Amino acid sequence: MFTSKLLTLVIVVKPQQVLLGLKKRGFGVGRWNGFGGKLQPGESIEQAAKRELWEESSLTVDSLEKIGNIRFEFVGETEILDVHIFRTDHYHGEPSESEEMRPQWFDLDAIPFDRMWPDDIYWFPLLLQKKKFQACWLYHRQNSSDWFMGFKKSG
Ligand code: 6U4
Ligand code: NA
Ligand code: NA
Repeated sequence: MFTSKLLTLVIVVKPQQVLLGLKKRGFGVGRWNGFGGKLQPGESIEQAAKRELWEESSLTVDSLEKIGNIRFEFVGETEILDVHIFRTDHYHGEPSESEEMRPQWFDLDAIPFDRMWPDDIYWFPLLLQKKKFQACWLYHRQNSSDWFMGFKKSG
């Protein structure tokens, strides 16, 4: 029996830069990533996305554009991560460091893919071009820097 867990991920984009956070603890520690996390009881996916963005970067947004959906499976495990990805080009406030994340702007030609989840390099270009995408990746927990296989499709 497979179960799936909903997660959110928000990528904040400026004309020539993207905001990423260095994950300071927990799942994905040491990697640059967007802002997001698990849903709390009673929350919609978009509400959770906004709350996690606020908690981890102190930015607020009026609305979020759903841009992608990625499912992650892990070899030998039955819980699938179902990550809903949003892009926003309009935000309020200035990013500030939280307990969980250290935010930093990166130029679009200097995104640190070698210090991000290995799948990111495949879908970030679609996100930056505002192309909707879906993807599915199979990871191996003992060595999560290696994905075993995956696919992506735009649209
Ligand atoms: P806690 O620590 O309980 O507050 P929470 O913030 O709810 O956790 P967390 O930090 O575990 O959740 O969420 C994981 C985040 O990492 C989500 O935004 C989804 C994202 N994520 C997980 N796997 C990913 C991957 N392979 N590529 C990627 N983002 C991934 O780009
Ligand atoms: Na999180
Ligand atoms: Na969280």
